[in-house]
Amino acid sequence: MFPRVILNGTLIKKSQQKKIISPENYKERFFVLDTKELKYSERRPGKKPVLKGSIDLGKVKCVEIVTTDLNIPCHYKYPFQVFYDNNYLYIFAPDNNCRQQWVTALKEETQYNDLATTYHPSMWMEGKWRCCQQTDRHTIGCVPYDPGRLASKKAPPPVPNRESQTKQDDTDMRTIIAIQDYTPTDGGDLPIQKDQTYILIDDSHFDWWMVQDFDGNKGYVPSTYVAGKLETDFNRFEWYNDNITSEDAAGLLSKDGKEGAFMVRKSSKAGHYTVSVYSKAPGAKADRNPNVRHYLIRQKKESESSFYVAENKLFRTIPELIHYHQHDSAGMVTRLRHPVSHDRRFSMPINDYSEGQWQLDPLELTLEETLGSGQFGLVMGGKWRDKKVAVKMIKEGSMPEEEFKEEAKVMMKLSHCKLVQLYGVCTQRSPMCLVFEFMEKGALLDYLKAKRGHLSKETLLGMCLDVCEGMNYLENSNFIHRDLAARNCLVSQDGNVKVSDFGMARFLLDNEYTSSQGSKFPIRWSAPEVIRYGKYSIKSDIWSFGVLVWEVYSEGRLPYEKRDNMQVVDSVNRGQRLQKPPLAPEDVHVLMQWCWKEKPDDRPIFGQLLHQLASLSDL
Ligand code: 4IP
Repeated sequence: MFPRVILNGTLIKKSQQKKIISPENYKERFFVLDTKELKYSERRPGKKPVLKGSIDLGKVKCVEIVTTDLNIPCHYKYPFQVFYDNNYLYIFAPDNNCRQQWVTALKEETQYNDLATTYHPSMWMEGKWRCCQQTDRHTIGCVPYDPGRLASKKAPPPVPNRESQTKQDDTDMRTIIAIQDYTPTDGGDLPIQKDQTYILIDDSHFDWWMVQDFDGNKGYVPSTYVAGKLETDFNRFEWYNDNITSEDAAGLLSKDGKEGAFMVRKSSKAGHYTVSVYSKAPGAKADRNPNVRHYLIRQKKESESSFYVAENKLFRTIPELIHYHQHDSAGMVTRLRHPVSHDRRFSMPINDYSEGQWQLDPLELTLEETLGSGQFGLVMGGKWRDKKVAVKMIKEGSMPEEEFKEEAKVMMKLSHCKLVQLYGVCTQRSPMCLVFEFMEKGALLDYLKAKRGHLSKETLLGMCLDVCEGMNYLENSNFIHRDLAARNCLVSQDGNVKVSDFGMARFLLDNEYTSSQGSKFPIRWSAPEVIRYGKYSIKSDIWSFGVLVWEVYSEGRLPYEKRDNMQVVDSVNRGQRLQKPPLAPEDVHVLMQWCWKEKPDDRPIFGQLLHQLASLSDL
């Protein structure tokens, strides 16, 4: 049987330097992942492609994104690694989505291999591992490798068959699906993975539900991270469009001409749903839009919850069905590749911004109460399309607006549950305003002060974990925050902390903020190299993160409270560091000190901190 092609596309690879004399170079290659191999070839216009290399998937021991503090010398900036035999193939994707697609597909194809237990989150470069500084290329990894992020090794997501589906019991009624990953912040919590199915044990508490995974492990998860199996409110799934006609769906799907662009929408048949999908292989000519197929999701009569589009594949839930068909066309014209949604948070295709997409219509925005004032001007509460939002009104002259508009397009691509989402920019009226996700409980700093004496150590650790998760995402997206501090994080209604204002410091025109001599410069959060040479990097963010952890465990006190800025610089230069706050466990203090190493290279990366913090929260 021929291997089935799963993914293909142009990526850049770094030479693997299998021999000591091999050159270091970066070459564009056309990669093909099929069920047997990962192959790459050279493509030259008008010539046949030349196969340059291939990796037998059976030999792959680890596939993971790469975090690096180095400048990436090629124009694709999103690296990932394939570790096989004793070689490391570093591949660079043009954007984070694309990287995620490859990593996910590769992980999935290799999940039953004899995998490594540890790996190196950063790269081997210039004779050492950038993550752990070790100089032996073949030394084992420095952090645990977690291959199970996609599917549990013990219990792979079953492709249900007809027999297993005919038995209905009330377990189905209690089956829920994770709509995002959850990393426990407390001993009693259960880690869950997006799109995986769990059993609901107890939903009597509003915020936290007790659930069980298929290995029998039980624990609490935030109720907002899961959706009921029989729930028909799919609004939080990026592929769902609540109110759209088949004609509008076809228009939206055809717009970018992307093979496999798809959505789920309500069918004209009451109580049913339809999957609409675009394919270049046209259907019946008589159709108004022959490139878009509409598949009604049917249910087996004898078994209430056996959903299917192709007869031989039955699923307990619609999200499970969609998840499966995202990986296998199984009777459809194509695999469901690109979810398309009305909602701009989801549908924004990378590298495809046009004015209309990030520009918000001022008529859809209403301003309400004043929330406070920030570095750029007033911050107001408001509504955008019925959604509560926070609106930053940009004071004239406080920001180079044209430059910012360009950056806003990049910032809108950054989307993570621990980052405050930028929805868009409204430039048609003055002052220009930026529209963000609304965070009910305000700034973390104020929250810490207000709750002083009432926050448990678990909550404090959870806050640090939240910020670390958000920063780990920024690190993986090669984005530097530059002003990480408790004042620049926000707290949601359910107590989640999210990182805000990332990258914004670059657009401040006020010298008092931007010059390290300025009275408003965040000296207390800045790494020595930032104060001395203005050298920002993810490692300077790490330093600031250490200070933020200190703020959390000091319940919102000012770092180096009794010293002025000059004295702070002096003491840091002399090697002095902030003292351990009384509430901080020794392990957390060790972690802070790691962040405050004089040499940026000696500091950890967020990926490592995340592992450490998560393991502390398991204790
Ligand atoms: C080659 O350099 C290419 O980069 C090869 O990549 C690479 O093979 C070789 O690494 C490297 O020496 P030159 O083009 O300058 O000769 P490609 O085959 O994609 O062109 P890998 O193994 O990385 O595919 P060594 O270590 O195999 O020599």
